[in-house]
Amino acid sequence: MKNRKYYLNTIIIVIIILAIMFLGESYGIFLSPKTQNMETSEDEGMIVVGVSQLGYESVWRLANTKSVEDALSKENRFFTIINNARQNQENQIKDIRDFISQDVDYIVLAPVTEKGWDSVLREAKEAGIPVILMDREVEVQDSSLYATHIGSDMELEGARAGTWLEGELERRGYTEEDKVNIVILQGTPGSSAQIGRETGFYNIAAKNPNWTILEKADADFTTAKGKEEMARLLKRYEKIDVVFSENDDMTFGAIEAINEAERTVGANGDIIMISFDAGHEALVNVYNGNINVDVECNPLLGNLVAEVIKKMDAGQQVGKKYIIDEKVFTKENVEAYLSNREY
Ligand code: GZL
Repeated sequence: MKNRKYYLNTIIIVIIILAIMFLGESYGIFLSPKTQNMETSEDEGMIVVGVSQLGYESVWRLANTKSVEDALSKENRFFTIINNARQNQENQIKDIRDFISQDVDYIVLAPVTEKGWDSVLREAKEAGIPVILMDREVEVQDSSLYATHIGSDMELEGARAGTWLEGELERRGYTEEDKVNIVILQGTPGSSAQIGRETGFYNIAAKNPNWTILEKADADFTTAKGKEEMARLLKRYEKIDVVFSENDDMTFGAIEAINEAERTVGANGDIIMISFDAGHEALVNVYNGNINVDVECNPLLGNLVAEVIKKMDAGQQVGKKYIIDEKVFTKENVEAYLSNREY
């Protein structure tokens, strides 16, 4: 009698389990988080990408984010989640862990700074999710922790600025005896843009012993801090000949501070303005003579990111690095680029 009761209970339990599994499958109760994120059946077969964007600190960053949204679109067979980390590495590490738990197909990371990524990138690798670095780079022990880097050669950008300055000083009749006082408005310390641009510029400065870098001021790529730090530097140093500003947003703030201090900038000014990014508003300032030179850093990386992901998804080999072409803008060549600037 006891046995019969035992068998009856077992059969009832098995029937309940089967019923739950059937209902679960048909109502998506057990589907992976990724599938639950898919809104309609048409999403089936799309490439699911988690993007950890570092912030919205600059015109450059907004253009970069838009290029990703435009390229990794549903029309282009992508289901894309873009998180904004507000320039905080902890937020980006959380983004990556969220994407792993959602079982995305690929992760795109625009890393705010170069260090501190080894362990979380190892978690992505162990989860079998390729990581594509966009814009800035990471410094990791094991380069297999990311699939590829798509961005700019920041050291070349810095060297281009230094080479231009050599030419400009010669054009202004400076000799090797003339002292040149330089201040640097730095972008986020430890970011590839800050490290690369300064490395490239310093390599040129080392060949010009009459150049003195008075101070590097962290202005975090923003206009507000660019203005604040430039005002402080103007009070501290009587003679500043050159401002090396690591992005246009800080340059705009610096120009405001210089004008408020009743000093002059640019082509006919007493302070030479060197800037980076070359967004449309900055190029207008080059054309108007407020910025002497603007070294381009192209934010339109979305199409290249989409192209590389599709190649990976098709099982094709991809390169470890993709560097986008960039220009140097001065009053002499800028006019031709003003009307059709994409950012
Ligand atoms: C450069 C990018 C920098 C831009 C800034 O690749 O990381 O970050 O130069 C932006 O404008 O904030």
